[in-house]
Amino acid sequence: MFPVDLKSDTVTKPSEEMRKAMYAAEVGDDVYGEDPTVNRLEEMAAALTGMEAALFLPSGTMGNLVAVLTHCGRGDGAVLGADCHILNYEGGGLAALGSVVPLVADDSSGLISPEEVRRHCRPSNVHFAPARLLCLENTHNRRGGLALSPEAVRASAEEAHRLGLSVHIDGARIFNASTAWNCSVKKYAESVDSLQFCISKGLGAPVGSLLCASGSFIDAARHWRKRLGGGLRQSGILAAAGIYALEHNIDRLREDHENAELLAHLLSEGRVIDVEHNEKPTNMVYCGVPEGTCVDLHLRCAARGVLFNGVSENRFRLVTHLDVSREQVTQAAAIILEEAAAS
Ligand code: TLP
Repeated sequence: MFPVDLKSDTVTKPSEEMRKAMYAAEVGDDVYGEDPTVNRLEEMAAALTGMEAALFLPSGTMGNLVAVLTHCGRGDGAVLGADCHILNYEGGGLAALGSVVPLVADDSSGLISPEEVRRHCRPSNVHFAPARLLCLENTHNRRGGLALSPEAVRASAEEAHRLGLSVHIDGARIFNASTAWNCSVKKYAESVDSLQFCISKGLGAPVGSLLCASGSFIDAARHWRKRLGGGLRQSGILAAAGIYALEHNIDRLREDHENAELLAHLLSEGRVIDVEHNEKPTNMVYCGVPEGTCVDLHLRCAARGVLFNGVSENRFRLVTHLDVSREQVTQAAAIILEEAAAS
């Protein structure tokens, strides 16, 4: 039963069946384009998103970075949400490696609205870094795992296109979004130019992301992947896990959402923790506690086998995934409430 690891859906471990698929993978040298398993995974990703082509990368961070570097040149501006993952948790890669200027927009609703996109597209003028790219995040991690609707994404993307920008979605958890809205991932992909999704989150593969876009974009992205050292050789061993994940683990994301809903419900009933409301929740629960008590609560729960991450002095995050059962979620809620009441 314990430990119950609610730190992230990145902690999922490959199942026995997934490991068997990895063991059996037919491989070749992917830098030559000769790994049949990688090629198959890339074709599957392109088909699932309805995009022309896809590129297998070692991580979501590299997927986003390669996308930004492919869309933008030195001194170009990328409109990014203040709370987005690219800006907060990717080591400033876009500035360090691409000299891309972050144009920081309000994404407190989870979306960068069409008005906000407009605000950051200033007229052509030597004083301004020209905005070239809009990046959206779906689901939005720091906004509680909120799933944006295809219509909301389309509205901002259309405005960006009208203003001459390209649009990228950091869809690390896009299958959680499509599950929450009961739509296909194509609905998101059809209004943007590139979309990155992770197989190493709730889908349960150990490593990897897929960047999906047009054929010519992916050709250029492949060049950037190589420059960044992300051209792997017999990576079919890893791609096999991705194929298994796409074939077996998409439909079950619903269970993770139900478990997160149960967790939120149980925690709010206890009335000692402020469970954040989210209009379209997925597999995350963000909670508030009195200022300065987060670390203590985190340590006390960890000592009893309930693991989670604090995001600030008074806010923490719980993430459900395929290695956490309904019973474990129920037990975890009871322990968190006991410890919160005692602190
Ligand atoms: N997010 C991780 C941490 O880095 C915070 C997590 O535990 O949630 N985009 C989004 C929206 C993400 O949440 C993450 C990972 C990434 C990109 C990066 O993916 P990886 O970890 O594969 O580089």
